[in-house]
Amino acid sequence: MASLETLKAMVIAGDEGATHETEVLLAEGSTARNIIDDALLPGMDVVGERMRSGDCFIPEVLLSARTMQACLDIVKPRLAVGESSSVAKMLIGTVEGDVHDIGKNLVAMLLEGAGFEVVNLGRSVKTVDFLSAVREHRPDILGMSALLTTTIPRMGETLRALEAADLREGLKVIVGGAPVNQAYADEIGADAYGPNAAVAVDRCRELAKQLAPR
Ligand code: B1M
Repeated sequence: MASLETLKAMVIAGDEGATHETEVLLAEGSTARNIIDDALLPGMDVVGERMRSGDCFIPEVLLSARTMQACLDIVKPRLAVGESSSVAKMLIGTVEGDVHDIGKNLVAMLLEGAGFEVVNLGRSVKTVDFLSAVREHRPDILGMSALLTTTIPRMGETLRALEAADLREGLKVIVGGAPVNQAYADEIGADAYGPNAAVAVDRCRELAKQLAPR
């Protein structure tokens, strides 16, 4: 019998058997949210702590990150089940120079699960590419993620570039990622800040309610 504790340990160890454990957990009745909240996220927290204290190194972290991503890919369709019409159209990406995308992908996944249409631009997205994507996809909400203190300034830059290009009106912007906070979101003029994926979904729902009918 599979267990959430075992899956958490497998994420920490970067064990590729984690995908099988995830499938068995789903088959045995665990929900996608249980798997994310009680195994995948706590597992990655342990990896982060170990990285901070020097008890594990980048290749091991990467292995854990890939393991978590593979498990997230399996649970993703389960989160989207039952959702039909789109709440709002969302564009999301990690800012230029930053390859951290696990949290951003999780936010994207939970948003899809909540009925949003999500266009995921990936990681290290240049400001100019955010602008092109806004022109192309005409989203209701733009989400930017950053995990490095050195890359969060790209969020403010992108907002200013959107304003300069006359693309800001009618577009809601949410920012998030570990070094981001409400004060920074306010400083750059973002409409919302999401401290974690669950709150990000709540904030996007609130933003969607503020949208003018098209
Ligand atoms: Co990096 N890394 N990393 N790393 N890494 C951190 C972020 C760090 C805190 C580790 C540490 O020192 N303890 C540190 C940043 C320090 C700082 O800037 N203050 C760090 C560093 C320094 C680096 C490198 C510079 C290391 C080096 O090369 N010397 C390098 C940078 C590369 C680059 O980007 N140019 C680097 C590389 C990597 C890997 C490639 C090995 C890998 C990333 C793999 C990947 O993402 N595909 C990696 C990882 C995995 C981490 C840690 C361990 C885990 C990040 C993660 O995935 N967490 C991280 C330490 C940590 O955070 N504990 C660390 C799980 C994820 C679910 O959480 O991303 O915070 P998170 O997302 C949350 C919220 O923040 C929020 O919701 C999510 C879910 O609740 N959220 C949003 C995120 N985006 C949001 C957007 C929203 C709303 C909410 O709206 C749009």
